[in-house]
Formats: sequence, C-alpha cells, structure tokens
Amino acid sequence: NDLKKDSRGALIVLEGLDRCGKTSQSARLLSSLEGLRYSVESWRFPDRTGVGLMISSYLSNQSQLDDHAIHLLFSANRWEKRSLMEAKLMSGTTLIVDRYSYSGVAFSSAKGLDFQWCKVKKKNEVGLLAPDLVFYLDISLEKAAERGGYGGERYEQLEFQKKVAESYKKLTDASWKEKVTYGSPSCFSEIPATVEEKEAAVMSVNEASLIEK
Ligand code: FDM
Repeated sequence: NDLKKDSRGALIVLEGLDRCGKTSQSARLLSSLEGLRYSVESWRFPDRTGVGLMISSYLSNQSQLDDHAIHLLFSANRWEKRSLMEAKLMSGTTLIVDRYSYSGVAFSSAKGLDFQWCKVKKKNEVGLLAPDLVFYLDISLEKAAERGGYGGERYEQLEFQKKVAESYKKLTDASWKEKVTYGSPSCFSEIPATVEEKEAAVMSVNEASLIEK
C-alpha cells in the first residue's frame, strides 16, 4: 500500500512490569500491523549487544555496577540504536519497542535513585526519539508474579516490582504522548510542556488485543 509507505513509521512503545504481557502483545500488534500491510518491526530494550552485553551480565548477577552507571548504560544502549531507529522510521517502518526510556526511569528510581535525576527529559535521554504512542500494560503485582513465577534476573522480585509499579504511576502523568504523528520523528527535547498533562494510554492486559476491536 503506497499511502502507508509514504508516511514515516510510528514509534510505538510498550511499557510495564516484568511478566505484564509485553512480549505477547508486541507479537500480536506486529502480526496485526503486518496483516494491514504495514512495514513493521519488533524491537526491545535493552538490546543485549554492544553496551547491552554489560547490561546483560549485570542483570544476570554476573557483575556489579553502581546504580548510576547501569542507568547510564541503559541510556547508552538506546543511543547506540538511535540512528538506526530514525532511518527505519523515516523509510516508513513502524517500530514496536518493548521498553524504552520510561523503563529507565521506573526501574532506576525504584532502586532509590533520585526520580528527577533519572527523568526522561534529563540530559542523557534528550535527543532520543520520542514515541508517538506509549502503551502501559497494566497488571496487578500478584498476577504478574503468578505467571510462571519470576526468573532469576536481578529485578524480578515482588518487592522490587512493587516499587517499579509506583514509579510507573508517577510517570503516567509525566511525558507520555498518545498521538501518532507523521513527518520527522520528534525528540524528547521537543516535547512541549503541555504534553505532561496528557494521560498515558493505559491498556489492560485482559483486553483481547492492542488494536483489534
Ligand atoms: N530496564 C530496562 C532498566 O532497568 N532500565 C532500562 O532502561 C530498560 C530498558 O531491564 F527488569 C530493566 C527492566 C527489566 C530488565 O528487561 C530487562 P527485559 O524486558 O526483561 O529484557
């Protein structure tokens, strides 16, 4: 479909606690959009290559890092992919991204790092591409924990996830953008202050699918 090719792709971000269903919903959204003949790819952060190798080792408890250092590595991991993301979007490919800067804030602040220091619009994230749409997959802590139990990774513990949920709650009335736009992708620095008042798109995981009615 030529019309769909002429526009740039949309940057769609899925956020939520571990085990909230992001992987399944990404897959459903991917196949729905493919069915509509959009050019679409499914991505995730952290991308466990490049800087991501250090992140992966940290998450699996094979290495220790200062909380600020790992926070910045997660950010660097997004910067490593920025130009490729932009190229894909500009060539008309929609990206469905499992976790982005919001995870950076939610998880690091849950560890006790200052919320303001971590914030999406602080320097280290400013200039990254701003999503056109953010879905927060809302799930209760108990339900998330029930889903096959948490694995062995560093953050997969009920008490910690509880703090992450609280951090996400603070973020939902911060910089989440809902409108799908076309033209050049905007950057975090360009998000007007009024966007802060916009509500995040809260999608219950119990709903059948992200885009099918
Ligand atoms: N995570 C993810 C962060 O702490 N900061 C970030 O910026 C990002 C993108 O990494 F516990 C955390 C969230 C999660 C862990 O994510 C690995 P996946 O989705 O389980 O791979």
